[in-house]
Amino acid sequence: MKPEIYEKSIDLASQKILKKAEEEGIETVWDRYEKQLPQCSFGQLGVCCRNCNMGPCRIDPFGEGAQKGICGATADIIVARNLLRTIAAGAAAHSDHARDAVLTFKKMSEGEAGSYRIKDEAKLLSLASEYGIPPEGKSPKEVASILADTLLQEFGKQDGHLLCTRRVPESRLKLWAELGIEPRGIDREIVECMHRTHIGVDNDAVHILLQGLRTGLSDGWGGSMIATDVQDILFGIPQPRRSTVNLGVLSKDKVNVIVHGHEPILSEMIVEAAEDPELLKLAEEKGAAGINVAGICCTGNETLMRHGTPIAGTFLQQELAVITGAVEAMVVDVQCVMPSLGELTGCYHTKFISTSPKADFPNTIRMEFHEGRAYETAKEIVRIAVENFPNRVPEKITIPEEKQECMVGFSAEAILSALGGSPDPLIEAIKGGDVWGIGAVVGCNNVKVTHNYGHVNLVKELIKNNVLVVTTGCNAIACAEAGLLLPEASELAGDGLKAVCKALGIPPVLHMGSCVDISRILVLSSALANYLGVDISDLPAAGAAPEWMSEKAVSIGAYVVSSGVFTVLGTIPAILGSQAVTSLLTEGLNSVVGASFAVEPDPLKAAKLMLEHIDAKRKALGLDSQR
Ligand code: BF8
Ligand code: SF4
Repeated sequence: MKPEIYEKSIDLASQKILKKAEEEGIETVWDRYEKQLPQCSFGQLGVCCRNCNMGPCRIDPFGEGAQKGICGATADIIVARNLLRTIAAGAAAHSDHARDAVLTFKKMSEGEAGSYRIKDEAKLLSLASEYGIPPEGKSPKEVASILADTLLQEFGKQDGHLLCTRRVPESRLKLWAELGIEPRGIDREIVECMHRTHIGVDNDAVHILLQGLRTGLSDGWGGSMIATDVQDILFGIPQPRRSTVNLGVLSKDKVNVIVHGHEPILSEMIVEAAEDPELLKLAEEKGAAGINVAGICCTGNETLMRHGTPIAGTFLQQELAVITGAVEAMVVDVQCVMPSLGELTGCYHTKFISTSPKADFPNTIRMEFHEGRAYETAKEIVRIAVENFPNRVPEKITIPEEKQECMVGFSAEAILSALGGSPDPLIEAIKGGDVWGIGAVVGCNNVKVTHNYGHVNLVKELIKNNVLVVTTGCNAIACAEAGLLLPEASELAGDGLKAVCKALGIPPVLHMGSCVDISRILVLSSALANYLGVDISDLPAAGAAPEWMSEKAVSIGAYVVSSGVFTVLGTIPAILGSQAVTSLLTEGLNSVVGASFAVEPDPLKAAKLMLEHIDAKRKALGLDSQR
């Protein structure tokens, strides 16, 4: 039976546009999902292998048919290998994004990327000192150049281990070293995953999965962390500010430019170009009241955090934004961009502009973005959008009124300053029980789950139980849409958390950024653990990805758990075809890295698992553990 619209999304704005899509006969991700049903059960269990051309091979989960692939690979081997490739792809996406950020940073330092500058010199100097680069006698650009070279070496490193991991508590680093999972070169870990999963290389599930953890760590404490740090130097450390989210941020009388994807290198320039007097004048000539830039996905989170640029939606709202009929240009870079946008934008006046040399899509206008003439390209892109404004078809436009205010910009630095410069007040609140623990809730939308249902209900349940939530990625946007990123949302929190939020003037759910900014959560956890003199795995903290779908999310899971944080997944990973892999990930890892995964699609039950974990950690620390 066809699902009702309210079963597709809990968000009113999305429901309205889904109705419009239905009326106009426009296909969306939900329709394509239905056409895929029932999905292949071998694929769902992870027991299908295509790693060589003797295959494809699959293992019969009921034990009646083949129990081995043609080469002899068992379900355990196949599931573990598939998982390792997934982690490698996710880590590659984050880390290749980081590489581009560092390359831009390097070019900037050499005067070859004129549109970019050092926005935060203090962060430059503190990072340089962390990497052992003395600033004396050097200009900021000279320091930047040496730092860029040092960071680039992290990617291609052949000897030793990544330097950023030195931020982790000593006990954790020692554990990684003992387990042989301390990450080496970022690229090396990813290449090694591909090597190990080639036919006839690594054929022991545990051995394969340890490489998965190491590769995840090379993302979280390597690529992602480097991306965050360098972007902060170039574009500034996010600070608390207010903005608005949801499809209602699209303007009925201004030119709407959507920036979608992941890399702020492009969107920063688009935001600047949208304020260019020449383009504003052109917009006026074309009958528009101005230029409105709105984000989708993590590119949106990056500009939201640093400029307060509004966000039009999460991953599952990218098509809906186009279907409003009010988008002049959908400008994309990399990751989480649906290829369906090509055909879809053809049904409206929307120009679909792809900008990354790495990522093309059907029916795009290609405008490759290179640092040397970044601002010029951004201006050309915005000009195309402005010139497209008169092509709007008024009968095709529906902009939902839903537009929610939010407070964002909680980098680790901003949280520390909201606390008055020291983690002390937060630690005291945790010790006293006002803040029962910390919940890190992150990740995607997944069409298998009612849009935003898992995100919003899990987070509400946590704050109700006095768990302070830190969020990134699409979870952060979902929370913003539900009004949870406002100080006023502390009314939904338990009494203890409410009082703390009121005293500090912060929301009970803190938006820490894009998905690469989960590295900010790692830094914050390390700081708290170091302050308390414990390991991260001892903290009363837990993680969740209620609606995850991307390979990046799997890499994130690998590094979050390896860092010592128990994590609940809301959608089922393709591992259940292997008993060994499933039990290692959900139990065995506890005795290895002090944390494990759980899978729980029901957000209220997921919250319960997180709360019980936090209770246990509180008890072990000698704190009150009776909620
Ligand atoms: O990196 S949360 S759907 S947008 S992958 Fe994609 Fe998932 Fe959203 Fe950001 Ni993250
Ligand atoms: Fe089959 Fe083995 Fe080839 Fe995989 S690697 S496709 S299991 S023969």
